[in-house]
Amino acid sequence: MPTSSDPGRGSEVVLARRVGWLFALCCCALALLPGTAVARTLEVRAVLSKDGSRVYFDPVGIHIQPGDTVRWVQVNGYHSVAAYDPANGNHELRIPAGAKPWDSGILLGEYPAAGSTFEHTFTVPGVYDYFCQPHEAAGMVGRIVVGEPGDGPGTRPFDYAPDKHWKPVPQAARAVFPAVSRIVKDGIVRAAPASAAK
Ligand SMILES: [Cu+2]
Repeated sequence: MPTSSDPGRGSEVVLARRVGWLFALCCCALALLPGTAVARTLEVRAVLSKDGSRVYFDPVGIHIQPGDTVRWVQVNGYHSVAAYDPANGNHELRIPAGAKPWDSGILLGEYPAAGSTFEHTFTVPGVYDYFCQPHEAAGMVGRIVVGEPGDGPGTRPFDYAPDKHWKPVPQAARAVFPAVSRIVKDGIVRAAPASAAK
């Protein structure tokens, strides 16, 4: 016959509580120490509007810290996420020197289907501009600031190195990147509301 009065249970519970308190204390200590913030994962949605007239990343600008990860989520439509880098179809270099370019390829599926997300972890501080391969000309681009923006390629004006003969950033896309100063100030810059879109 089963019984609930197990003499060993009491001490187990006390031990579990002690371990729990110790864990909580460690977490508090870590959170209080400067420079040891726990790395975060932030989500950016890749969206095709319901009426099919707009394609955009939302938020279009985010400020993160080195070690943080961005997870792009394919909400609807077909999109990709690629860094502005000559390695990606000879696009203009607009990520920090020493940072690795990325290219998700077309994401296949709508969240939460497999293949509908892509993650990239950012370690080098600076400004990163990126685009969606199928919709770059329509202005589907975004900007990420990691830590201090510095004065790397992503902070320079478009066409800053004409002698390199990189593919120019499309006109429709240029107006979409939020200013670096605004991203740093606000932390997150949401995509413009549909009413503001052309
Ligand atoms: Cu797209």
